[in-house]
Amino acid sequence: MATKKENKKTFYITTPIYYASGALHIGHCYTTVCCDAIARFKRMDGYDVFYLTGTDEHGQKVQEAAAAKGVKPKDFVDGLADRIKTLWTRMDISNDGFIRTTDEAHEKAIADIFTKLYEKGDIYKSEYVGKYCAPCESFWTESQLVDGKCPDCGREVKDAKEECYFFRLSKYADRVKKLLTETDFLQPDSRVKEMVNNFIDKGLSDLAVTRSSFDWGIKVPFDPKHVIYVWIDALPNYITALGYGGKTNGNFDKYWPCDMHVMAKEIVRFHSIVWPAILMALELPLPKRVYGHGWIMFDGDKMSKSKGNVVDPFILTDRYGVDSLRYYLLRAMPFGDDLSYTNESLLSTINNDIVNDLGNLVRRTLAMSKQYFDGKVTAPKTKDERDAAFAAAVDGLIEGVRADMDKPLIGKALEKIFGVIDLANKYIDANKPWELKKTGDTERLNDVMYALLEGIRVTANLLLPFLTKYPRRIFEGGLNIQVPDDFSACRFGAVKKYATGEIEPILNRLDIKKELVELEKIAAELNGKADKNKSGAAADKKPEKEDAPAAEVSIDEFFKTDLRVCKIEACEKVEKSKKLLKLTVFDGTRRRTIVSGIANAYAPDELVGKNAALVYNLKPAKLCGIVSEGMLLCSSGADDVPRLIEPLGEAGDKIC
Ligand code: ME8
Repeated sequence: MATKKENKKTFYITTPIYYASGALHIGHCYTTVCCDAIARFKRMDGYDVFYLTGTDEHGQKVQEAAAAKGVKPKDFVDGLADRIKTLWTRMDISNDGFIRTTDEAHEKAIADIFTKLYEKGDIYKSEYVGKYCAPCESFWTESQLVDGKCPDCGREVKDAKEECYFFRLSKYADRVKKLLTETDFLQPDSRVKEMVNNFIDKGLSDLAVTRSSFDWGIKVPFDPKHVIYVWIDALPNYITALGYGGKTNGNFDKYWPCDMHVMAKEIVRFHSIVWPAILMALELPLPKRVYGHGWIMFDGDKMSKSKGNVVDPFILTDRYGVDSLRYYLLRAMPFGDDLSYTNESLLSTINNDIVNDLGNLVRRTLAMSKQYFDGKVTAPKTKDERDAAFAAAVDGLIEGVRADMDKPLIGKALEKIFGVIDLANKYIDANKPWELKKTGDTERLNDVMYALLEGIRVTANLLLPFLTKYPRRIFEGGLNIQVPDDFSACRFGAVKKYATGEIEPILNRLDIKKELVELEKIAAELNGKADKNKSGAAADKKPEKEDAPAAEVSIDEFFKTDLRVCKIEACEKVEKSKKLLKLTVFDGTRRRTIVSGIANAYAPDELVGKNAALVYNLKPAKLCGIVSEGMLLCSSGADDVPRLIEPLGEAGDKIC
């Protein structure tokens, strides 16, 4: 840890630069809040931190999104960059820099980098023949495809042939492989295997780095019909933001190489293979660490702008506050793995951890301190062994949290802090201050209150990088001491005297059922608006013939659908829906909830005990706020009312 101000160690951390093609969602918030917590932690731990985020504003997707709105690309990205900055202000993001790829200095530096690499022979002109994934704007060779589809997003690819410039990635393959396999450069470890097996060992081909099919981008300075494509334009943002290739302000020498690039797994390839190779070609030092976290999933699918399954952080923070959303993202997500987002999990995390554990500890302690001592509590005259275990847990916290943050295992760090909050709540119940008051044991009562205030102070101090509002209020209005800007007083006994006040609760307990209904209503309103915006009449138009045969599928494709017999065990109407019933079915191994549009054909009781044909491996989907874990096959007659197909056999039997 750096201690002397004039001799601070530096720490440079980055998020990806997000595409300025639509509103950001809680997936983007996740990366940005994680980096923010790490940046704030490192600043408080004595480092001179530079935290960079920004926007990726060139490319076909942006050009198309602007055209769809009928505005010029630059006006379009200006509006989105403002909106993104507003979101980061809302989320209390403490970034030191915000780079836009349309910044003049960045554009000039990229053109120079391109020329330099060309002159060096690491970029050359040729013709691309292969496969192209339009949504990812990526070229692929046949061998890189997975099941004939784009290995990044799984969508269809098409044949492509185009004259373009290539970056000589193949030249750096051996050095990159060594970097990945012989150092801790890429984390978590599982990503190393993915990169080596899926990309490096399959052979690194040179990378097409220009396009001529659109023109919204930085032109190749010596061949302007070509536009420098996203990765050569975007990845060097991490150095151009520090002044590389432009007017130097000392930041490049001070902060480069970067300590940690953070992103989700789908762009780890670019950060751990392409970016080091570009830096090798530029003969620059390599970043120290690339961390690829998991995805926030929604209804079994990656939350993403293009899939429209996004959750709006403005709405969530309006309703529950910034601390709640920051806490949920930092705590709930297993860093490295995916997180399945549900409104229920958000609301119950808020209620359990924020309102109950933290909120109640602070409320109860401050109220008792006021009531018993008019807020005036002092350090014990003599040490009491009964408090030794609690004091040791408080004392040991900083080291454990620091070790987790270095990895970084942010959820684990929060788990440790909340472990001590939990201990403090148990300490209240074990020591029963109200009984000490009754029996008149004022000295012990003072010592118990002191231990609690120390516990709150140290945990609130450690929470400052994670939650940006409530811990400050704990210091300012509750403990009545200055908000610390480091961790130097994270020791039991560091403050000797208190004159406490009282503060408003962090949040009132949420009525989860009511909130779920409210969130569904808001989502339905937003979806309604989105549908209306979808190319006007087309969204409302019925297909000409709904019962036209579907396209042919092969027998192998058909057998991907796993059909099984299930038994209906319970059934009820879905409130506010005329068509839907909620069923509990037994599938041979477990019970599942299924929502099915068969209410016009059956009363709920009629169905109990019947067999049905279950699509066993269908992705869960939410209908009327209920997650349906499969689908029941039906047929409908002339009246167009769907009725269940009732197969013979036992629950779990295969249907084929
Ligand atoms: O890829 N779960 O930009 P992008 C977790 N411009 N994180 C998510 C997420 C989810 N469901 N959805 C998005 C680009 N993210 C390029 C990057 S960098 C030189 C260029 C976060 O707008 C996550 O960090 O598609 C992911 O890697 C990033 O947003 C992708 O943002």
